[in-house]
Amino acid sequence: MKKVLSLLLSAVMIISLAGCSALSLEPEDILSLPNASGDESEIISLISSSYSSYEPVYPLSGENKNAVIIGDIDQDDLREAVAIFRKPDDPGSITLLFAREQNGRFVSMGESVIQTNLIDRVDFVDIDSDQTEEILIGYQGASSALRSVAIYEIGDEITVTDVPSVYNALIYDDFNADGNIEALCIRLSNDSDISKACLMGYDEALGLSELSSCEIDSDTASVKNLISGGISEGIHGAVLDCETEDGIISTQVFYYYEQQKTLLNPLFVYGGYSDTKRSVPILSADIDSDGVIEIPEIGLMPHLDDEKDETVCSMISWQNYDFSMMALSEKSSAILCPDPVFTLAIDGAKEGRVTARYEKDERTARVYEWESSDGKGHIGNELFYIRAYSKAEYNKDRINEVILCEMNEDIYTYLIEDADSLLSFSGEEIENNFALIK
Ligand SMILES: [Ca+2]
Ligand SMILES: [Ca+2]
Ligand SMILES: [Ca+2]
Ligand SMILES: [Ca+2]
Repeated sequence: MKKVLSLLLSAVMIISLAGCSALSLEPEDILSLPNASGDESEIISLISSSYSSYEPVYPLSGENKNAVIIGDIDQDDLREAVAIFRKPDDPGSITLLFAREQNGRFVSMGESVIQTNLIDRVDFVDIDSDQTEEILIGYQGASSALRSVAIYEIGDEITVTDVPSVYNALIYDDFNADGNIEALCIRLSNDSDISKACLMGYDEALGLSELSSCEIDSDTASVKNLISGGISEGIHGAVLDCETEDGIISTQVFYYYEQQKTLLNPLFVYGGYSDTKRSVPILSADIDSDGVIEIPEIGLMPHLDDEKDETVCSMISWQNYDFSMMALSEKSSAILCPDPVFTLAIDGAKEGRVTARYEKDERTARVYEWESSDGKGHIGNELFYIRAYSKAEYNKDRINEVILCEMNEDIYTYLIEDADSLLSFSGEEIENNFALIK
């Protein structure tokens, strides 16, 4: 419908802030081998010509989630590819088949076997800055929970360099603005080591090796989201959403401080970190596509002290890291309704002056004025409601409600109850600011 914004809800789910036009990274939307393109079929036939049976292996994370990944490592318009598969008679290892385009078709360059059960990610990255990309394979180590990186350099021959046990989560980017790509690795604690973020750069003599590292919260049990981008005006870095054993999500930010040649975690070290703790799985993202990542703080909307929490909607306060203040500052805010699940961005002037309740059984969220006097608040007039129907139960003749959005089996509608309040919402305001969470 309107502007397209997206944020991650969980590792594989994406919320759309674009009304009905949700983005999706569901596996079925990613080209899979049964629907392989002509090029992919050609590469697969290279496998099937050697093996009577094989099982495609799909990388777990990163941008490339297909079992056949094609790129052009040296920008010569002849493509290179890697296909990932498992042979049934060797279930403890995964085979990589490398191919390159020659005279209009793909030819095999050879195979490499990794002793692993899991390929985490595949990236085409020029990690040694020689103007040709390497194929970097992140895989689960055989003996450690940490993942390793195998760097495949594709030339007349294929050479492989292994960087063992380096990460639980990883992202590649130019973190120190020198034009070369580094790897930012998150390593969660084990008995012998603290949890840390580690920036690794390529060195001629040492290979991919540590430039600097910093401590991260040791309560982290798993990584939900690691993204790079602007973390503050003019500062490039990474944002990490982690989860504890108890399901509490929190956010840390990283950037490389060039003068001291040090990787910093300012939110965790200098404060503000505890405000990001939340039980709702909303993850950090550049929600307005301005190049700077927003971090969510989530709390309940205004409510009475004795009111039952389970009917009160939440408020997402999207924060940017303010480098000069070394603190978070609010960018925008939105109502978050847990059931039916949606967000509605609201004008900052209305924040604290409206509240919302949801009726799970009726699949309805109602937005009210919130009136404060004598330091106490109470619910005022109902301004509007948003309601979800299944398509089967929706009866268009019976209802005055305006259709907001149709998504899959549901129809979302709204009805303005009070258009005269100083806090009233127009239909356009509701339509433009509504977004579904898948
Ligand atoms: Ca090429
Ligand atoms: Ca290179
Ligand atoms: Ca760099
Ligand atoms: Ca932004």
